[in-house]
Amino acid sequence: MGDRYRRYLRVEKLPSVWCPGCGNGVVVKALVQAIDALKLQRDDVVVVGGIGCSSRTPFILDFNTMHTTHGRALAFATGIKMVRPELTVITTMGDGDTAAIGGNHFIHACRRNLDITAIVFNNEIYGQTGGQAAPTTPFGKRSTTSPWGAIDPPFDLVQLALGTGASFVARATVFDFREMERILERAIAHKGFAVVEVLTPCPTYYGRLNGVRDPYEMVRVLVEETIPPRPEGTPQADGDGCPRGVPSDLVNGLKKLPTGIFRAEERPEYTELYAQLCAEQSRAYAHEPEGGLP
Ligand SMILES: Cc1ncc(C[n+]2csc(CCOP(=O)(O)OP(=O)(O)O)c2C)c(N)n1
Ligand code: SF4
Repeated sequence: MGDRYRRYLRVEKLPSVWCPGCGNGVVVKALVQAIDALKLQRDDVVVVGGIGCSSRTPFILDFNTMHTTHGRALAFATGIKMVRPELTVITTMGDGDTAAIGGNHFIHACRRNLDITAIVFNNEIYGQTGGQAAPTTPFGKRSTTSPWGAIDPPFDLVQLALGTGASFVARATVFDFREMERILERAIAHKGFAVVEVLTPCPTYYGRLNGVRDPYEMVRVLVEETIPPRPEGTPQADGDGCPRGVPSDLVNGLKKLPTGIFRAEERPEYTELYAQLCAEQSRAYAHEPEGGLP
């Protein structure tokens, strides 16, 4: 990372704990560049992680940061945003953190539309704890808890976010760095709940268990398995784009995941609605007639 971006890092904490070839550092670089492009002040940014390899992102970033509990990054982020709505709040979470233990927090955050950017580092496995299957592990793929291949159909996190009402939804890959940076910039600037799923390789567990040990090879597979961005708002499930890993994929191997921005809608933001409600109620009680409101 060039000198321009070093001021956003806690350099004394480097090198990070991440394995060589892990994609997490690439996401961090894009995030820092997006924040720099938006000219945000470091004191005005909060980055909240859950637990997991990717949730260690706040360790190396020199913003206001929190390392919280597994699956609860969005709960902490919600509290921060409610009391300090002027801050830019970003969560960095793994796919397990987001879709397994934190699944309930995720769907309700999507429907509420607080102005938070949720970056989901999807490596399709539990990295930190040793390669167990996640709700995103593709059908037939191996993990330490599915040594003969997963038989659970995986979540498509983009579809989940769209279905539960997030007002900004996108998918990027560590391969297409410029696009990831552009998407993160848009997501952070978006006034509302923004979900960015980033597909990122875990060569240590997912790769090793599934016959793709070489990080470079993992990125090549990522390119093969995804579709470059189409014009914004293009529906996702239009023939070639649908969740990876349903049994038929094993037969034809053709279905690919689309990338890009799938939704960017303006909707009332939660903290603003809340402030409005509080102001209305204060006014009503200030003029309360004797004997109480009718
Ligand atoms: C309540 C609780 N349950 C389980 C764990 C153990 N644990 C730590 S990280 C993790 C999963 C990490 O996977 P993911 O969220 O996908 O992140 P990654 O490490 O792949 O970035 C689990 C199960 C925990 N720390 N707390
Ligand atoms: S275990 Fe996987 S996700 Fe975790 S740091 Fe290593 S390569 Fe990255």
